[in-house]
Amino acid sequence: MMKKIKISGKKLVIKKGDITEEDTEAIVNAANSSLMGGGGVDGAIHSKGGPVILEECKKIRETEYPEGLPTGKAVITSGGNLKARYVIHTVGPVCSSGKLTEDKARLLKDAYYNSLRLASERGIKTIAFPSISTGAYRCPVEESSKIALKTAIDFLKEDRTVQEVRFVLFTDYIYEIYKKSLEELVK
Ligand code: AR6
Repeated sequence: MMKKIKISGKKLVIKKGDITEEDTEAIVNAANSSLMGGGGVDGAIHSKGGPVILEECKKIRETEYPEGLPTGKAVITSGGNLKARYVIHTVGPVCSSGKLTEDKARLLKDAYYNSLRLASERGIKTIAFPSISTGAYRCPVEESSKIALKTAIDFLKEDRTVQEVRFVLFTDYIYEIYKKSLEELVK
């Protein structure tokens, strides 16, 4: 299950899969503010990437974010044992009522945008995202997918460094929603 489109000569891909297997230069982690690991995609990335990732996250906490990484911001570590050379850690909003309010939508967009900008600043050409905030943080997939895809499309139109953005979706259900959202956005 995969769909590719071109945006200003660059690639936007949606596919079903496990992001810890991706061979993009960077993969993005849907972390929490502590940066100390957790469940879901965060747990999978730390367990496959090994202890180097957590060590670097601890240093980032000590030196840059003693109170934790604010929602919508992004930081970068190496990828440890992963195929990806880097992991970009970002924190999406918590949709406690299951609703994506205007504030939460903006924070979700920030999480994608700041991850993309950090990648570009570091000269990273290929990056893979999971569907941030749509697991434990309970944001609705349909609206969240539109924010994710729109932010990536707008970014690819402007940026000169990033050549490929992949969305790696864990279930058929989420993949199908992203596919529908992408068709609506680029029709
Ligand atoms: N590859 C790709 N996507 C995955 C994988 C994987 N290996 N595993 C899960 N997903 P979640 P959140 C999907 O809960 O909602 C953690 O405990 C999953 O199906 O991982 O942003 C953190 O530490 C879902 O669509 O992240 C935070 O405390 C998506 O990834 C909190 O969860 C995001 O689900 C963050 O919650």
